[in-house]
Amino acid sequence: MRNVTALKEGWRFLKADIPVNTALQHAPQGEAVTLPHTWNAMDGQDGGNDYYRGTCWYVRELSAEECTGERLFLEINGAAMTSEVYLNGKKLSRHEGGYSTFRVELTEELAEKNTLAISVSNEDNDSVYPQKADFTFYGGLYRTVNLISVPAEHFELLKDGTPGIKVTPIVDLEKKMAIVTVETWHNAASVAITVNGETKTVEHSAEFVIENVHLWDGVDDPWLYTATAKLASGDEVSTRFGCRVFTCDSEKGFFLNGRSYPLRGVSRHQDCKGKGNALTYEDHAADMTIIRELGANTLRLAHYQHAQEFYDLCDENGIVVWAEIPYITMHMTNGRQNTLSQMRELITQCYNHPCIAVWGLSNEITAASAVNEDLLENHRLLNDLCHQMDSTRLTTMADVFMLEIDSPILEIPDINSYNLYFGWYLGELEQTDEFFDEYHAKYPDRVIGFSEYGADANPAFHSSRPEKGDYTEEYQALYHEHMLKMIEARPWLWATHVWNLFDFAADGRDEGGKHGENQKGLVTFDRMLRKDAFYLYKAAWNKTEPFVHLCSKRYRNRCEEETEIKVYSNQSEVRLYVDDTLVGMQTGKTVFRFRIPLLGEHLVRADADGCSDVMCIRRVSEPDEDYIFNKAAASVTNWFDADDIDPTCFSVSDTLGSIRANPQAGAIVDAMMAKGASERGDVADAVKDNPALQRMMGRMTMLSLLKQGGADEESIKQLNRILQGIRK
Ligand code: GCB
Repeated sequence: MRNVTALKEGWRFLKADIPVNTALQHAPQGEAVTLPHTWNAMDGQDGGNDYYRGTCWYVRELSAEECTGERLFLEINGAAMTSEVYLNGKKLSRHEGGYSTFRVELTEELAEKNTLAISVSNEDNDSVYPQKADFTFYGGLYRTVNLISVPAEHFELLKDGTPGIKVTPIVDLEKKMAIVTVETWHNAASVAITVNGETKTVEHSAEFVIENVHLWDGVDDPWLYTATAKLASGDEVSTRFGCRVFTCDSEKGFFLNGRSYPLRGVSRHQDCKGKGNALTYEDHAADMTIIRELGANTLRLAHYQHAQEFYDLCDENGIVVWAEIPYITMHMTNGRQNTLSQMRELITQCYNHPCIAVWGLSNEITAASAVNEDLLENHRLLNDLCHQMDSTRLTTMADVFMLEIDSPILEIPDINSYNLYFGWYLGELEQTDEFFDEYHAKYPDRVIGFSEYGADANPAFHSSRPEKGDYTEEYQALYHEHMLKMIEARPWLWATHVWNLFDFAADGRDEGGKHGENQKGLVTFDRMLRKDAFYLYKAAWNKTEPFVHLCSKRYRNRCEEETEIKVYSNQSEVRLYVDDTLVGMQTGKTVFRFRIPLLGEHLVRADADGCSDVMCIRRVSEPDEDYIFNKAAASVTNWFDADDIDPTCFSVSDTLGSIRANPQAGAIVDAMMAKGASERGDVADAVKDNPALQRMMGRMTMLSLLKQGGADEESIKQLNRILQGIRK
């Protein structure tokens, strides 16, 4: 018999970097906490990049009943980031890496009375990833902690947090059958393995044939089988598995079970407002409900190993997953072993999940590091490790936009993906299309995907002339309308993942009217509000729940004679009513635009095939300042758009590339930009000659570059006057 006891209650928490004996002594005065727990739920989400990164202690008495069984193990399903386990003051283990499961055997050290003390640290260092990234590195025992008692003869529990059972189904689609290999690790003479009603008693491994196999077929039919392994001692493990075939084609994209199945979805962090990463099963399940409502068929579970419960939910819901380790942003020479151990644990612990299609080696690792031999070697080792441990899945990588497409690092993983933020941080929306088209033309045999894209939006901010950097809900929606079309026109993109489904904590951020949040989510951090862009994707992806959505509902006070009413729907015909009068009818797909005169206060209603949505808007005489985040930038837009520009001469609305092609105009902007780069410090100065960056900047308009650099209205006007004096 195996007994699993969740250690939820009864913990004392001490926020102090003290020796174990002091921790044991002070534990009774410690704060009483229940698991899951993080000490950064508040200070990790309020901005300032000043959350506590240090050592804390969790201390708990183990009762006599909890310590029964022949062999007793402690299972920790996540201790962020580095942890040491002590029983009765004696150190039993140390684990580095905050996102995987590890276990420790307690048996030998058990006494009459037993006290467990676990130190956990999220202090910065140069060997455990992540150390530099755009999310809060919460510290804590933020997943479940269990005691597992087993008989003397039992399945392996220690090695890399293994479940003790590994299932490899190989499917023959033509013959409609699967060969299922089940391997187990244990210290008994034999094991009885059961799959699909058939039992085989073997030493360690057995092979089964499933005829007329029921496929795990994505969101349509995520069928799961179970494999069970049992020892004579009574110890038993089981795991679910799925029979499916994933393939990728550089021209045709992703295939599931032999049919084209473009992966279109979102990324997710394990993070929620007020809770941090300490989520319960109900929190995970609630997130999955939102993912299903959206209609996504894939998730990138960024940037680290997620909770087992969540991979389970993906298995059950047919969501194809990209799983990865937090080898991110900055390569650390001392971190190689840690990347390998985190990858070994990820694959060992997650191998059986049918949802997982690819292992991600790293994310934007060249953002703050050069592509040198050490970094390449680290990637080769990771890639080889993945292939040794798993011959059934592909490896991938999320590349930063500045990474040259001919860099040797792109040749290491089986397939690649780029994170591109044109139209948000840098450049124009169309550069995304151009980037992928160039890549695809140059490397027609390479499989490429779009691993991140997004724009921040605070749903308090609104505009009828949305533009990059204004944090409005309207710009985010426009941004995604462009990307959705870009993606739909390129079926060869093997997977695309919006960054991010939910706003999340990045304590170093302070922007867009919020502290400590990355607001690229389609849904707010507290999950209470779905931004308009959420409904755009729902309209494109959700094929089962008819709906219609009126955009800009929160943009109630409008200062214009005529206003746009935009509707997202997965239906093909939308009718618009203003004050109960039909004013328009349109047939189309996903996005429906109407224009209506604004006279006073109006009730607007959109109807589509039995669904409807309503909102109230009203005409006001002055723009509502509450809707504007960056008031200075807003005035630049208004000024510029209103001004007369002579198109036969250069202006700030021309691209940097076309201005540079003219010697006179080029000299002026070059001198100005050289000065600007040196004023923005070492990094801007160092990257200014990067050829990829230069190419990208060449495609941006001068106005967009100037605004991005924080130029004021007067300087922009001045440059524009000079450029208008130069004939094209
Ligand atoms: C990225 C990172 C991700 C960030 C995102 C952003 O490229 O991979 O971790 O959160 O950009 O929003 O800037």
